[in-house]
Amino acid sequence: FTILPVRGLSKAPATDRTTFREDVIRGLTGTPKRLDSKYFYDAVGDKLFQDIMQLPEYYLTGCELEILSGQTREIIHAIQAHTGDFDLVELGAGDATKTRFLLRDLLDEGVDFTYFPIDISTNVIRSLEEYLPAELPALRYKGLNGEYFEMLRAAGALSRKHKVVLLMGANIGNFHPAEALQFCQAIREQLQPGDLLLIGFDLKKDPRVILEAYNDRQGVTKAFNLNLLTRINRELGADFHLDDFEHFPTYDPLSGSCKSYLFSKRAHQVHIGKTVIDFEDNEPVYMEISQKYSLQDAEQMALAAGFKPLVAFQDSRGWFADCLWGV
Ligand code: AVJ
Repeated sequence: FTILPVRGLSKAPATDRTTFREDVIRGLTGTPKRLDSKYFYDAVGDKLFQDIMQLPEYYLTGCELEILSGQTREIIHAIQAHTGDFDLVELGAGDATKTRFLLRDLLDEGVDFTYFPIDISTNVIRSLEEYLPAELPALRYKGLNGEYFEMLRAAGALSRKHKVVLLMGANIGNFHPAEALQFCQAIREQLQPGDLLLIGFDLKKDPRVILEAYNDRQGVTKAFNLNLLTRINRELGADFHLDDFEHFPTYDPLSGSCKSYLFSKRAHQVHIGKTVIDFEDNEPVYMEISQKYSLQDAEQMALAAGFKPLVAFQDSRGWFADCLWGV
């Protein structure tokens, strides 16, 4: 096997900075104020998210780890039953802690594939480059740094096999349900018959368990949210004072929407370069959605997006599901 070097395919940093500024200013001058959670992941944000994954309250990691470490063979056999020769494309690979199990077992079973981890974070792709060859010397891979669809197309251009697309870690939860459906439809449009999607859903459960996962005692999730303000200060020359904001997570068991806000503790102004943002006392900034689904919700989404739901792999508590969808 050849180990391909990881080369970033993201846009030039200057363009990224402009888009970031435009998105932030549009979000904070709109009503209600909002920021996009995709911007959480700078170097500090990546680290904080890794800390979140270790928190006792953040059950998601353990659930998916249990599925991927305990049912890898079943997952591989289900994949092989529904496709031919394939390459693996992972959207939002992160540190690939969980995918590792799948990669190792695929290699052990002598499956010939290339792994294309895609991530928005340059740091994440860089660190994957460091540890993947050390941990899995036989793995053929190519990291792609950028937005999901652009990179999915890039992976498509590099692969002549069927694609098994992974969207793990409940990343789909960061979309509103209607957007999640559009997102799945857009993935579906990029796929051919015989391609597969393995997609992770955090399932609806005891609402207290869910709320706690986003309201940890140590305040790591709070720091994760506030870090975006720090990033805006540093990269866009803003003057946010973190002490002026409080973190407020919510969960609505009816809709399954877990949403987090930062709210201003006093009326004040913040400057982002030349732009002045007025905050009212108690004014919320909508930061993130982490949508929860029932298995039926997930299945309906598969069908509505033009996929065939094939198998759902669940942890022993039934808190999380990795669903295999066919085209
Ligand atoms: C990476 C989107 C799966 O929503 O659970 C964790 C991000 N935000 N704690 C999630 C997150 C706050 C996470 N996902």
